[in-house]
Amino acid sequence: MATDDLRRLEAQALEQLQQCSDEAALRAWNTHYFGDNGLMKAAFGKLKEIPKEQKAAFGAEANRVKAALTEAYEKALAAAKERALQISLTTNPLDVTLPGRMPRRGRLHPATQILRQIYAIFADLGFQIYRTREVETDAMNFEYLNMPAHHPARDMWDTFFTTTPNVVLRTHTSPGQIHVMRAAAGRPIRVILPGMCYRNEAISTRSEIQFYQVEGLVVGEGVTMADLKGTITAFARRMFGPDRQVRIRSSYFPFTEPSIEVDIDWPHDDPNRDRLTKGTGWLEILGAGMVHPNVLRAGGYDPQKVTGFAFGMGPQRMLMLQHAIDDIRLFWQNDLRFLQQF
Ligand code: FA5
Repeated sequence: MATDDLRRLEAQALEQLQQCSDEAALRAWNTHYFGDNGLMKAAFGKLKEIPKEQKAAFGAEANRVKAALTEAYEKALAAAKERALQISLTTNPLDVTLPGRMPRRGRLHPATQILRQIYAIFADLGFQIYRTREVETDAMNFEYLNMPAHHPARDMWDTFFTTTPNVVLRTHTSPGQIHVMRAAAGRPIRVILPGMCYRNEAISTRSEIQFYQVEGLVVGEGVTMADLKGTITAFARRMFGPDRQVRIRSSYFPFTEPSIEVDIDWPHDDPNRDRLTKGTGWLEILGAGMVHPNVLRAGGYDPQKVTGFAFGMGPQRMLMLQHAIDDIRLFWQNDLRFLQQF
């Protein structure tokens, strides 16, 4: 190789450079000439084969060609970048005077909203909130609630059993009563226990297999049925307003004696009233009663000294009553057309 070859290489490189139309082509050109296996590197490699007297001239020429090509490349690269910018500005013009797009605001799920409403009312009535587990032992869900093994009342709750013997998904929040009593260790109690419950029952417009309950428990000296009635009616007035009717019926639960159930009348102007209330005009929102002496004992309280009342309510049923919602399944379907209305 001689200095002539270097000049030919230079001419050829410059010509190819001119044909590069964009940044990617320029970078490929650069690799072709200046990469590790590039032609310029190869040219410098030839230096050791050049006769001694020509070495200096060859070396100087190689350095000149390298500098010239590098300069030409950098100029071409800057020009290509500028061209690309101009193209993007003219083909995709940005109008900075356009109004911005508002991000869509999220909101609380209706089930969370109704729970918070319930918490606020009971907080005003002096109740504390206490949470207990969703996976329970058979003993907590049934036995300590006055339902020994094989008690027929266990059939009131279609239970999801786990693969671990004697461990179930809680069918109601009532086992929380035992947890609270044991934690309070003899002191007076006034709490609500919100949480998810699970039942293996037929899904319908009013019943889901997974639903919220809010349990209430008050234990102390001289607590009576009149306190229960007063608490429930005060709550219902706050929740549904003074015009809605509250109906209290006698009922049966193994863990309360006496037991009651409470219904609210469905909005009269709703065309679905008959269908959703099975023709009665009422929807049940809770079960309640005076805590059974056996349950007080299981919680470590002496039924000779204290009495108590308890209730278990369905918040989703209450939201249905407030807004004449015709299907409880809407809660967990995640249909934005439903959720956005709250
Ligand atoms: C109970 O679960 C009792 N533990 C309530 C109780 C507590 C009684 C304390 C006495 C003392 P029940 O199965 O009726 O009772 O359910 C209570 C409320 O939960 C119902 O009134 C209803 O509002 C709601 N509920 C029950 N099952 C479902 C379901 N499948 N889907 C939605 N809500 C339900």
